Amino acid sequence: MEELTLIARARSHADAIALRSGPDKRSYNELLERSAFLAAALLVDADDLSEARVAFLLPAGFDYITVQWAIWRAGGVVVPLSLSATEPELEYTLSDSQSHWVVASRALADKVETLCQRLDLRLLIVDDIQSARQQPRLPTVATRRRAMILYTSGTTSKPKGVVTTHANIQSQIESLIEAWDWQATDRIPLFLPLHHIHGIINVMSCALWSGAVIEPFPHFHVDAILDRVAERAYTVFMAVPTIYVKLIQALESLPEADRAGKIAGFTGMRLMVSGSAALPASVHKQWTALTGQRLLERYGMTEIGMALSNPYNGERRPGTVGQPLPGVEIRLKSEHGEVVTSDGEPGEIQVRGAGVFGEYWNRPEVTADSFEEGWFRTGDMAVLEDGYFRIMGRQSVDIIKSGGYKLSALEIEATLLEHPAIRECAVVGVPDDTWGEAVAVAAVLRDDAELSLESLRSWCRDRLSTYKIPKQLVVVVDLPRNAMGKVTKPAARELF
Ligand code: MLC
Ligand code: AMP
Repeated sequence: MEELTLIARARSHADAIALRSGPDKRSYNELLERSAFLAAALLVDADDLSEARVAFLLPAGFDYITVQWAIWRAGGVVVPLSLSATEPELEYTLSDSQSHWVVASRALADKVETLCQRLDLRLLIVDDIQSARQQPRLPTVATRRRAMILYTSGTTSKPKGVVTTHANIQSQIESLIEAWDWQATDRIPLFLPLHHIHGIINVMSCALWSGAVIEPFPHFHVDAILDRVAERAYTVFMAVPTIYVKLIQALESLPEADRAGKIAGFTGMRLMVSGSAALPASVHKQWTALTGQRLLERYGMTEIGMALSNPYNGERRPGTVGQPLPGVEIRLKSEHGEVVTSDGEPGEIQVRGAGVFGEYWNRPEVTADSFEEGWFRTGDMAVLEDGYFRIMGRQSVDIIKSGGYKLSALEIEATLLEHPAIRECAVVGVPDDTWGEAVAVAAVLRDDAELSLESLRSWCRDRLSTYKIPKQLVVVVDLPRNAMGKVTKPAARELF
């Protein structure tokens, strides 16, 4: 039987440790065995899930990986859910993806139980599934089949499901393995959220593909991670710029005696990567001054995997994202619609390659609009300078990048407009030293209404993931508008 390459590769690392958490260690063999039995549990009344969507709500760790593999081995499509999503957000994801099942841990089942009843979805509690002795029969899954739907916010009010096939995922992983020289001897901490590509592909899947060791954390727990860094637990480290800002703050606040071992742990790693948002050149330089490490900055997107990267061997230039990764083709398209041919001329980054996704789930028109002559239009602007690409910003003012999360101003506005005190509002991203951009809202209130930032934030808690909740509020009499009456976001940003 032909198997998915990820599974076949895991067999070649069978006895090696895949996961380590304190004294608890799990081998690749355990991942293989457990995922086969979970797959059988999903195949109760079918031989093949035939691309049925299976959503799951699990923290990073053994259950997450084995459930993901089980769904793939049973022929299904994985829909990882955000651990910080509110009920309305979960309901949207489950409905939009037309998920058939939800798999959750016992500890998290409360978050989805009533939703599953309301939406008539099967809920599987992973802790309740006993492994049988007999090897289950599993279907053959062709690599052209759909494998994953990740929800990404953007220029539409509601998040869109980005569909990737097994072949797309394989190509995204292989590109990074080659470029960054992943080895079975690598050890990496995993603290990024696992409903986004950075944690799923760059950290988790690349490590598992290589036979490396992953050390999962339930979230970015700075003290616990620094303790393990001091113990030289890791060879590779991947994070968003906000995390490097927080690490610098944490290291600088430590007494000299505690700091040295932690810094030495960073200095000794073979690779430290930053991405998902612009890494300020100042942070890059501060990190080098503190640890001696030259951060490798790269650029990617849910729809395409990673596209541009500073070199593993060679000059890593602060403020740039390097060159195309293996298997990725890049062109810049000028605002006049011409392919840019000269250095220093800005253009939209367009991407082609086997890693590029095929479709937004159930959105054929949006999908068609996002490709031009077979190239994916990223909406990000860049220039080529002396052989290195530099990101200049985004075409859309409605996309905000906060701590590596891509947020839609339109989605947040739609929610805030349900607030009884708000008549109109404009959500913008304002520059922020820690988050890169912070969510801010300018609001026009209804007659006689009053609104404080604190009360608005507490009203948002049941409706928006905490990282989407505005950190700043200004109350205005009118929103700034252009001659056509349209709100001008750059002018709204000036209000803060
Ligand atoms: C947390 N908070 C945020 C936030 N994260 N606010 C704005 N933006 C964020 N990203 C808020 C919380 O709501 C909370 O507010 C307070 O900060 C403390 O929360 P926390 O959970 O303790 O924070 P922390 O654990 O330090 O989280 C910061 C972080 C996290 C940077 C570790 O945001 C994170 O994991 N970001 C990575 C996201 C990611 O993986 N993106 C990749 C997308 S894929 P309050 O009010 O409750 O105190 C992609 C493609 C590519 O972009 O190229 O990789
Ligand atoms: P997401 O949609 O969450 O996958 O986020 C992808 C977006 O993150 C890209 O379109 C860019 O706007 C941004 N991004 C990723 N890496 C970088 C980087 N190194 N520098 C600047 N922006 C980045």
